[in-house]
Amino acid sequence: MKMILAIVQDDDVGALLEKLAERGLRATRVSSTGGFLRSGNTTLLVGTEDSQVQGVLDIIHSTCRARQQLSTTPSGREGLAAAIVPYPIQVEVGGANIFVWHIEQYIRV
Ligand code: 2BA
Repeated sequence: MKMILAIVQDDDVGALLEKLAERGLRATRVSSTGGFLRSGNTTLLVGTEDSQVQGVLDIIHSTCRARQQLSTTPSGREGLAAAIVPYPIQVEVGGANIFVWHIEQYIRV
Protein backbone atom coordinates (compact mmCIF):
# COMPACT_ATOMS: atom_id res chain seq x y z
CA MET A 1 0.00 0.00 0.00
CA LYS A 2 1.09 3.60 -0.59
CA MET A 3 0.27 6.99 0.88
CA ILE A 4 0.04 9.80 -1.62
CA LEU A 5 0.36 13.30 -0.17
CA ALA A 6 -0.53 15.96 -2.69
CA ILE A 7 -0.30 19.70 -2.04
CA VAL A 8 -2.69 21.31 -4.49
CA GLN A 9 -4.32 24.68 -5.06
CA ASP A 10 -7.67 25.31 -3.40
CA ASP A 11 -9.30 26.05 -6.77
CA ASP A 12 -8.65 22.50 -8.02
CA VAL A 13 -9.71 20.54 -4.95
CA GLY A 14 -13.44 20.25 -5.63
CA ALA A 15 -12.99 18.68 -9.05
CA LEU A 16 -10.14 16.51 -7.81
CA LEU A 17 -12.13 15.05 -4.91
CA GLU A 18 -15.06 14.37 -7.24
CA LYS A 19 -12.89 12.42 -9.68
CA LEU A 20 -11.25 10.42 -6.90
CA ALA A 21 -14.65 9.55 -5.42
CA GLU A 22 -15.93 8.46 -8.86
CA ARG A 23 -13.12 5.88 -8.89
CA GLY A 24 -13.95 4.76 -5.35
CA LEU A 25 -10.75 6.27 -3.98
CA ARG A 26 -10.71 7.62 -0.44
CA ALA A 27 -9.09 10.91 0.48
CA THR A 28 -8.62 13.24 3.41
CA ARG A 29 -8.55 16.96 2.83
CA VAL A 30 -6.40 19.10 5.12
CA SER A 31 -6.25 22.89 4.98
CA SER A 32 -2.64 24.00 4.71
CA THR A 33 -0.55 27.11 4.14
CA GLY A 34 2.43 27.44 1.84
CA GLY A 35 5.60 28.46 3.64
CA PHE A 36 6.70 30.86 0.90
CA LEU A 37 3.52 32.62 -0.21
CA ARG A 38 1.88 32.23 3.21
CA SER A 39 -1.40 31.69 1.44
CA GLY A 40 -3.84 28.83 1.71
CA ASN A 41 -3.50 25.60 -0.20
CA THR A 42 -4.83 22.10 0.35
CA THR A 43 -3.05 18.92 1.32
CA LEU A 44 -4.75 15.72 0.24
CA LEU A 45 -3.90 12.38 1.79
CA VAL A 46 -4.81 9.41 -0.36
CA GLY A 47 -4.08 5.94 0.96
CA THR A 48 -4.33 3.38 -1.78
CA GLU A 49 -3.22 0.02 -3.14
CA ASP A 50 0.02 0.03 -5.14
CA SER A 51 -1.94 -0.87 -8.27
CA GLN A 52 -4.01 2.33 -8.00
CA VAL A 53 -1.13 4.78 -7.51
CA GLN A 54 -0.60 5.58 -11.18
CA GLY A 55 -4.36 6.12 -11.61
CA VAL A 56 -4.37 8.65 -8.77
CA LEU A 57 -1.34 10.43 -10.22
CA ASP A 58 -3.04 10.57 -13.63
CA ILE A 59 -6.18 12.12 -12.11
CA ILE A 60 -4.13 14.74 -10.25
CA HIS A 61 -2.16 15.49 -13.39
CA SER A 62 -5.27 15.98 -15.52
CA THR A 63 -7.14 18.06 -12.91
CA CYS A 64 -4.60 20.40 -11.31
CA ARG A 65 -2.97 23.20 -13.20
CA ALA A 66 -0.10 25.57 -12.52
CA ARG A 67 -0.92 29.24 -12.03
CA GLN A 68 1.02 32.48 -11.72
CA GLN A 69 0.73 34.19 -8.37
CA LEU A 70 2.20 37.35 -6.87
CA SER A 71 4.09 36.95 -3.63
CA THR A 72 3.31 39.37 -0.82
CA THR A 73 6.06 41.54 0.63
CA PRO A 74 7.55 39.82 3.68
CA SER A 75 7.27 41.93 6.82
CA GLY A 76 10.45 43.66 7.95
CA ARG A 77 11.86 43.95 4.42
CA GLU A 78 12.66 47.61 4.17
CA GLY A 79 15.54 49.77 3.00
CA LEU A 80 18.44 48.03 1.28
CA ALA A 81 17.01 44.49 1.46
CA ALA A 82 13.82 45.59 -0.26
CA ALA A 83 15.82 47.48 -2.91
CA ILE A 84 18.02 44.46 -3.76
CA VAL A 85 15.12 42.02 -4.20
CA PRO A 86 12.05 44.04 -5.16
CA TYR A 87 8.69 42.64 -4.10
CA PRO A 88 6.17 41.50 -5.07
CA ILE A 89 7.61 38.84 -7.35
CA GLN A 90 5.63 36.58 -9.63
CA VAL A 91 5.97 32.85 -9.05
CA GLU A 92 4.48 29.84 -10.77
CA VAL A 93 2.63 27.72 -8.24
CA GLY A 94 2.63 24.13 -9.34
CA GLY A 95 -0.54 22.28 -10.14
CA ALA A 96 0.50 19.79 -7.48
CA ASN A 97 3.50 18.83 -5.38
CA ILE A 98 3.26 15.12 -4.68
CA PHE A 99 5.02 12.77 -2.28
CA VAL A 100 4.47 9.01 -2.35
CA TRP A 101 5.64 6.65 0.37
CA HIS A 102 5.30 3.05 1.34
CA ILE A 103 2.80 2.18 4.07
CA GLU A 104 3.77 -0.60 6.46
CA GLN A 105 0.26 -1.22 7.73
CA TYR A 106 -3.24 0.11 7.25
CA ILE A 107 -5.76 -0.58 10.00
CA ARG A 108 -9.41 0.42 9.95
CA VAL A 109 -11.49 -0.41 13.02
P1 2BA B 1 4.57 27.92 -1.11
O1 2BA B 1 5.66 27.54 -0.16
O2 2BA B 1 3.69 29.05 -0.71
O3 2BA B 1 5.26 28.20 -2.52
C1 2BA B 1 4.50 28.72 -3.60
C2 2BA B 1 5.37 28.87 -4.83
O4 2BA B 1 6.37 29.85 -4.59
C3 2BA B 1 6.13 27.59 -5.21
O5 2BA B 1 5.32 26.76 -6.00
C4 2BA B 1 7.34 28.14 -5.93
O6 2BA B 1 7.04 28.45 -7.30
C5 2BA B 1 7.59 29.46 -5.23
N1 2BA B 1 8.61 29.35 -4.17
C6 2BA B 1 8.58 28.59 -3.07
N2 2BA B 1 9.68 28.77 -2.32
C7 2BA B 1 10.43 29.67 -2.98
C8 2BA B 1 11.69 30.29 -2.72
N3 2BA B 1 12.41 30.02 -1.63
N4 2BA B 1 12.17 31.20 -3.65
C9 2BA B 1 11.46 31.50 -4.74
N5 2BA B 1 10.26 30.95 -5.04
C10 2BA B 1 9.75 30.05 -4.17
P2 2BA B 1 5.48 25.20 -5.82
O7 2BA B 1 6.91 24.79 -5.80
O8 2BA B 1 4.61 24.54 -6.84
O9 2BA B 1 4.89 24.87 -4.36
C11 2BA B 1 3.50 24.98 -4.05
C12 2BA B 1 3.27 24.65 -2.60
O10 2BA B 1 3.59 23.26 -2.38
C13 2BA B 1 4.18 25.41 -1.64
O11 2BA B 1 3.60 26.67 -1.33
C14 2BA B 1 4.25 24.49 -0.44
O12 2BA B 1 3.07 24.61 0.35
C15 2BA B 1 4.22 23.11 -1.09
N6 2BA B 1 5.56 22.54 -1.30
C16 2BA B 1 6.32 22.64 -2.41
N7 2BA B 1 7.47 21.96 -2.28
C17 2BA B 1 7.45 21.41 -1.06
C18 2BA B 1 8.37 20.59 -0.31
N8 2BA B 1 9.55 20.19 -0.83
N9 2BA B 1 8.01 20.22 0.93
C19 2BA B 1 6.83 20.59 1.46
N10 2BA B 1 5.92 21.37 0.81
C20 2BA B 1 6.23 21.77 -0.43
